[in-house]
Amino acid sequence: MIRRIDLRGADRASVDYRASVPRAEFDVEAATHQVQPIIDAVRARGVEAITEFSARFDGVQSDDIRVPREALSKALAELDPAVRAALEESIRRLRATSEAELEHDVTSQVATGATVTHRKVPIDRVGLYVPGGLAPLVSSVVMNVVPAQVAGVRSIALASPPQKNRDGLPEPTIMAACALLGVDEVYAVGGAQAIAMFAHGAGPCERVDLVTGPGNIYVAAAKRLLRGVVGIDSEAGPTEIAILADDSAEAAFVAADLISQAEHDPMAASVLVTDSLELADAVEVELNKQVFATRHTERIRTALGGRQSGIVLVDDMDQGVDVVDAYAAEHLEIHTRDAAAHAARVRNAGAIFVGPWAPVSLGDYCAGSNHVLPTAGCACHSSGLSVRAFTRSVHVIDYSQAALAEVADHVVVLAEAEDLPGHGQAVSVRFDATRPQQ
Ligand code: HSO
Ligand code: ZN
Repeated sequence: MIRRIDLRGADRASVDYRASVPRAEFDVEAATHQVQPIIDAVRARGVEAITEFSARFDGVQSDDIRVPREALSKALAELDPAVRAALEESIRRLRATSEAELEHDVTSQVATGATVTHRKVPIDRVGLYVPGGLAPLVSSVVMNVVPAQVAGVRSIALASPPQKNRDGLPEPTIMAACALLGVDEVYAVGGAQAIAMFAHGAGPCERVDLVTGPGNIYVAAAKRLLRGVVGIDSEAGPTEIAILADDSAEAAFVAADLISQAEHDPMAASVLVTDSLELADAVEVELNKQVFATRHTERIRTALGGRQSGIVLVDDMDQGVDVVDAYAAEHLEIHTRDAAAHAARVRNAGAIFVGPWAPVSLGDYCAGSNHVLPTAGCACHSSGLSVRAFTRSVHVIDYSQAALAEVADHVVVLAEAEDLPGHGQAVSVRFDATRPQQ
């Protein structure tokens, strides 16, 4: 069911670990060809085009894209109390970590009378996308909305696909979570047309400054095409879990966690990296047992059997750390004797889960961390969603006359070096001896 990739004995100086553990075929570029006409239509014809796409892709007939406030409060009133309590705890924990992360203005005095301040300013208006897809991810509402609210974003709009069997409204749990968080601008719009609506504005939805949130390949393609017109967080690819484990790991836990993320998507990646052949064998036995006892067996088997998943055998934990570092997983679990020490050595991962009591599912819902994380190896240059994504830094430069005079010659010299004398003149003119002095 899951293939093995044997890196034992590999020449560590020359092996390309990144290529040894391939990712799923996820050709965003190809999808842009299908998505461009959708974006063009929404830009040209607004709501009329959106409702046509909702009819075509979601099988829903409705001219109203804005979800009425009453529908949101009704969904909250009807929400299972246990789900409400769980969401409240999830919100509480994420709020705590988000508030702790809030950045304050930073002022540096670089010379007498010369300061530069990085002033932190929340983004004015954001559009959050929450997919329907194989599972309605109510937790993604929390993960997008909470950091935006804590950052101080003034205006938050949220879009989620209309459901055929729900009179064209989004999933009730998603609407309930919006109501719980006080988000009342919600649109029943899915896919690329939702991203285009946010970027260009359409009907009741004013254009936004930034779009965040996960989505399928069409959402990723729309984000790629609209980046620049609007800010975007990242292009989310299929979810992935890597587990670094030694012979101390509990095979049943490891298998359950590999399955948990495979459950998302037939293209999801589940990768175990271990130096223990016994553990590899035991995990395979467990996978076979557990996969058939779970609900989405077919989807999980496809994901585990895909080229993007595998059990990677390494000689030792040093090599193991190098492999997971090169892979740069969205989620990395460490099940080793010295899990905290191994975790500290890893540099590339969206989120690191340390030891047997911190499974990825905890982070998906209730850890206090964010589950919108960089996929496809982007963890080597990007971070998970957080308050920072919703904040800008405005640089404020404040110099006195004397402070400018002190550095004026350097400006003039650099301007000359770049053959931009006008730049130098803009400083020199201020100190022209013939000017009346202030
Ligand atoms: N593991 C997913 C997030 C999620 N899981 C939502 C369950 N619900 C991507 O990080
Ligand atoms: Zn998940």
